[in-house]
Amino acid sequence: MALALTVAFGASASSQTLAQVKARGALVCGVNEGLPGFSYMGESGAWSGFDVDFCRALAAAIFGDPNKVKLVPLSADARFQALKDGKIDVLSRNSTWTMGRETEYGLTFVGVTYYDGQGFMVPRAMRVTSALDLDGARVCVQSGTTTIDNLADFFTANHMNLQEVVTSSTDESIKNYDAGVCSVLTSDLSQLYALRLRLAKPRENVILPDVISKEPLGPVVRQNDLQWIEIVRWVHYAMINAEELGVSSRTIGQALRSQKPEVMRLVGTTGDFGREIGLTNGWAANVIRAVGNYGEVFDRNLGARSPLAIPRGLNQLWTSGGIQYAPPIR
Ligand SMILES: N[C@@H](CCC(=O)N[C@@H](CS)C(=O)NCC(=O)O)C(=O)O
Repeated sequence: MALALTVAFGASASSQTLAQVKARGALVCGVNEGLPGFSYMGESGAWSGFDVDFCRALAAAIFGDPNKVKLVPLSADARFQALKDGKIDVLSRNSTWTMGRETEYGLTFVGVTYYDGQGFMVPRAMRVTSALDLDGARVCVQSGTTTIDNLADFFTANHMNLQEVVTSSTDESIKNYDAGVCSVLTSDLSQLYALRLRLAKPRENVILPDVISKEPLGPVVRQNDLQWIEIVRWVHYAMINAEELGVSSRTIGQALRSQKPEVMRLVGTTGDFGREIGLTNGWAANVIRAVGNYGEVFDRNLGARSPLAIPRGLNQLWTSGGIQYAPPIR
């Protein structure tokens, strides 16, 4: 009896998220409280950003409508517990994939949407050119992050003296840095580009060339729902495959008439891939039409056509010298 109950519970727990999302009529997606380029509420009250667009892509895959999503802003300290507790369906918040985060909270990172690394920003006037010159510096850093752990590791490994100024929000870190409470700000490099835009005088600050860690950022879900893991994982891979195949929001009409087998499987004119993960076969076409392929989302929010102007770098497709690589849909 006890065994039967366990099995029954296991079966329902393993496919409940999609059913709950559909019944609710909206996806609940955890995002950053305010990081330009990734997750940011503009003056009009509309949210935008790379991580927000991933939430919208999921909503488009599930409902055919990118707006059926409720965004829940979360601090670095609160994010993983919120996901574990079922307060959100998915976390899309510049979160680094680490072993400890999966094992400690029972979570799964489904892929890497952005390959990042940790860096340092200093006032230009400090005339520092390397992170190895930061011995004794006061460094602003945020709690609940891999950043704070890497910072300690880097200073220890290089026998340097560290004075941390720890806060629990970016707003406080920026204020402290701008006011000179610390002379160095550290975070993921992509975030340094974003945060620099929020300083009183962005141009008077430089980002040092050192990259002191690997920060593979990606969406996170609970470990106990395989169907949901597959959905979130394959939405990400569909967006990368779409870019590789030249299918974009502008060319989706043509792609739906294409006779190329790979394109047909992606947009669902052949095969049954959408239905196999609990969606419709137009799931990926809906994502591409509403939100775009990976490259479009990158360019719009972070790349050349955005205020951040971050080079694609490691996040180029593998066919263009980067490491973004998606398994095939077949
Ligand atoms: N990728 C790192 C750092 C993520 C992180 O939370 N960074 C801070 C510093 S930029 C942040 O996004 N803060 C925004 C906020 O809390 O409002 C991690 O997963 O721990």
